[in-house]
Amino acid sequence: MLNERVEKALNEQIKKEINSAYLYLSMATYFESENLNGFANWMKKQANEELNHAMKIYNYVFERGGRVELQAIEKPKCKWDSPLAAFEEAYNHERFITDSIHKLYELSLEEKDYATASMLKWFIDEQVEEEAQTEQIVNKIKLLSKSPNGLYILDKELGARD
Ligand code: OFO
Repeated sequence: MLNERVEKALNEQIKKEINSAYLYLSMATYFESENLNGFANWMKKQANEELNHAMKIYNYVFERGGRVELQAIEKPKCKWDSPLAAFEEAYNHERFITDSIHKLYELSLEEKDYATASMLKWFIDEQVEEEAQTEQIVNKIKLLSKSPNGLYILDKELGARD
């Protein structure tokens, strides 16, 4: 049986993961309209990953005999000033998610829900990777924007994500 506070916070985290998917899919639409199909590909793959994160928690809640109650999600922003602005927002968003996962972990320890704390360890590790990869792309955009073919090269690289 899931603790009530933990169940509520897990439901909130499912919403945040679906929100992340929606935000990244919206960034994909921005990149498509800029003809940066590689950037769009990267964001679509990321949106799928976020849905997988949501489903991981969804399945866990039911496994523990809890209840999932899907929440309303906000309309995402749909335009950015530049590819750099979009990826900077993605990086900041990942930092926000990391903070949310850490708070959820602290809550599970406070409630002595060790099974949830253990499940969340996967997310803690995953966030290290999620922050690192978005920050790395931000840095690459900054570096490559100095060269005339920079965005094209990076678009090709991001298009290779499968
Ligand atoms: Fe991007 O890690 Fe989930 O939200």
